[in-house]
Amino acid sequence: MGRKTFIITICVLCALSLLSVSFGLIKISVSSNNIVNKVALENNRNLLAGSKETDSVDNAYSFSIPLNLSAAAISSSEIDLRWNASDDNQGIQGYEVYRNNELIGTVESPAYIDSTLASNTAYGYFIRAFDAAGDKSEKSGIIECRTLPDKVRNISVTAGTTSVILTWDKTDEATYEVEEDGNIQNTDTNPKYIDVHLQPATSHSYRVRASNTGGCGEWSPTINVVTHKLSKDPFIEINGMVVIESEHYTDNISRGSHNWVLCTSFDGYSGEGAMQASPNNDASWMKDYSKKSPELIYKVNFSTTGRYFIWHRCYGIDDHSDSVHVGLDGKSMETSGSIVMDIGQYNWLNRTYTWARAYIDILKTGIHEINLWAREDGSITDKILLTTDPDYKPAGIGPDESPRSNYILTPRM
Ligand SMILES: [Ca+2]
Ligand SMILES: [Ca+2]
Repeated sequence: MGRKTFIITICVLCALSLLSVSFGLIKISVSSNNIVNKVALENNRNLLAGSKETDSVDNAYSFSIPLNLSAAAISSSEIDLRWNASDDNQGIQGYEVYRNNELIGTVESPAYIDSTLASNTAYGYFIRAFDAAGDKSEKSGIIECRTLPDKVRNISVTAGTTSVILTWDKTDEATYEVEEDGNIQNTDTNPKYIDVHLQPATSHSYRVRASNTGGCGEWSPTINVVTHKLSKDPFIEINGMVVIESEHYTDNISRGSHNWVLCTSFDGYSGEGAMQASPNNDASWMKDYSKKSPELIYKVNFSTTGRYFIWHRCYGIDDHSDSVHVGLDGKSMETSGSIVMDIGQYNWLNRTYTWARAYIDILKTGIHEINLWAREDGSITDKILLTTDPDYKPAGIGPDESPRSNYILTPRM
């Protein structure tokens, strides 16, 4: 507001007064006997008193139109307007500023900050120059500008072992930027950000701001989040589904010369990586594998009994390195042994060596062990999904990992 200077010349219709004001080369006289201002220029332009005569003379000195009007949103409530000074300085006393066709102010110099506007709202502006007599130039071009969005509201944070999910209230006509540990990540119009591939028990900071055609709004306060430490707590089955990153085992048991090791050699894994039966030297375990093959154990707390189809996201190295066995509570199961893989890509499969669908039956609620043994070394397991829905088929990296019993939903900010 400090940049605005109002120089409004008021026509005072007072019966006996006579007011004279000097503005550089301009002298204005206002008389009650005239219904418009009399204007006299000190350079001896003899302007006539009276509306008709004044109009006709001033038209001879018509101003240029204010050019190059620009508008920039500088906050959620302010728009900064600039334009070129009209080049006919003789007699120009100021400029009228119009917002949405309504006069909102006058200024002496070619700049104006419109304030007290609504956030994330588009406004149209034009400018007219005027002289001491109140004569006006043509309108400038109309320019439209949108105020910046407000800070995003109701940011909700969900921390996992290797992931953080942020959601917030949607702002109309806006996209969002998320700053993660000091780096700005571009996002889209979806008010959600999913950060994956984080390490367990590490600290991360986030800020979110909305952007529109006017620019970027203010950042939200910084949100500090700590991912959960690797847990041995059971995964929690919800609504007949449990999703497990293979690298989040409860136990990892080496047998013979083989064990399961974290593998990040092949792009496309979910979570922090996948687990590979290593070394890959042509070993295989077709029988007695529950006693001889390296094993990964996952504890799951089931509240829903029934048949669970086993979807396995996996990566086969070659046709001697592309199969595992799944079991329940330490026992091998005919319905879930010899689960095969696609070679050379991560893919979800739900079939055994005989092309049958792989499944286990959970007969009692409570905590059970899901066991995964290597069938051929070199095989890679990325993610395991158990579902009671026979029609469900995961795609991509599949759904987010299921919560564990220490899972925390942080309160809304
Ligand atoms: Ca092999
Ligand atoms: Ca994984």
